[in-house]
Amino acid sequence: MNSYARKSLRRTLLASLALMILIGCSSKSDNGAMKGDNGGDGTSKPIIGFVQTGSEGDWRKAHTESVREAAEEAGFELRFADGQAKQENQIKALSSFVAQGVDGIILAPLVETGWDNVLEKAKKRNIPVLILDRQVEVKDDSLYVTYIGADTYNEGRLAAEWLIEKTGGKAKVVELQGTPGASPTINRYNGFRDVIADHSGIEIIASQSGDFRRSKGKEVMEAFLKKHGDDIEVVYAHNDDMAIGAIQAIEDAGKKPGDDIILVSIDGVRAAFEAMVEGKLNCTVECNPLQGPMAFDAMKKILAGDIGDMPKKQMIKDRVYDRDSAKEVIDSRKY
Ligand code: GYE
Repeated sequence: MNSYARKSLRRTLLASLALMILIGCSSKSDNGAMKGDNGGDGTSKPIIGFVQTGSEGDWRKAHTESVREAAEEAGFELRFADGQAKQENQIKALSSFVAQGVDGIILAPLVETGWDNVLEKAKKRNIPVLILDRQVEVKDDSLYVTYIGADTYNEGRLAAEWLIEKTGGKAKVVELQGTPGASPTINRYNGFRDVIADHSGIEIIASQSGDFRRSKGKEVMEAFLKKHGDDIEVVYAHNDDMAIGAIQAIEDAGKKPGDDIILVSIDGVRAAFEAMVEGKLNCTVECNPLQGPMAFDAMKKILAGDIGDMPKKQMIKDRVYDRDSAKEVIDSRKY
C-alpha cells in the first residue's frame, strides 16, 4: 500500500470514528439529523482541491465546468480556487489546500515554472498532486503524480502545417501569443516555428502576447494593423478568443477577415466554429477542454494507490478543422 492509499485508509477510519461519535451524540440528543457526513450515505466523500488559472475565455469556462461535473459524477467533493490569472494566488490556494489536509489536489498552472516549493509542501503531507491542462517544469518530477492535458506543441505544428498547405509556403504572418510563460504559449510558439523552419517563404513579421484574451487580441491586432497595414497576410493566434478579437480589429479596419487576411487559431470553441461557418476564421486546431472525466479517473486510481502503470504524461488527441469541416460538425460540438 503506498502513502496515498495509506492516507485514504486513515481518513476512512477517522471518518468512521467520527461517524460513530456522531451517531452516539445524535441518539443521545435524539435530534435525528446527522451532521459532518457529506456523503449522504454514511461515508464521507474524498475532498479534492482544484486550483484553476482564472477565467480568461471560453475554453477556460468549458474546462472549469468539465472538472466540476466530473467531480460530482465521481462522487468527490470539489473545493474550487480561482487563481484570477496570478501565480501568487494559485500558490496561496495550493498552500491552503495542503493546510486543510485535502485528499488530493488538481492544479492547472498558469505558468510553467515556480512551483517547486509549494509542491514540496504537498509532498511532505503526502497529498498527491495531478497537473491538469498546462505543464510544470520542476527539478524533481516526483512532486506530482501525473500530467493530463493536450499536446500543445503538436497543436502549434498542426497550425503551421495547415498554413503551409493553404498558402503554398508563402505568407507574412503576425502572431498573437498566449500568456507569457504558460506552457501552451511556449509550445505553440515552438511547434509553429519548428515546422516553418523549412519554409523560408513563411515569415513572422510581428509577434506579441494577447494573454489568451479576446479584448487583448483585439488591442494587439489594432496595433499590428497600424504598423504593418497591408503587409499582413495571416494571423496565427494561440487561441480562438484572441482570433475573435483580431477578427473585430480587422473588420474595424475595413478589411474582410478570412479573405483579405487568413486566420488560423487553436482551441475549437463554439465561437470559432461560428466564425468559420461565417467565413471569418479559416482554421482552428482543436484543444479539448473536457478534461474532467480523465482527471477524476486518474484521481480515483491515485487515491486507491493504483498508480503502478500510470504514465507521467497523458495527452489528449487533437484535430484540425477548417471552414468546410466546420459546417459539418458545428451542431455536434459540445463546447
Ligand atoms: O488554449 C486557452 C486557455 O491552457 C490549453 O488556456 C490551455 C489554454 C487554451 O486560456 O484558450
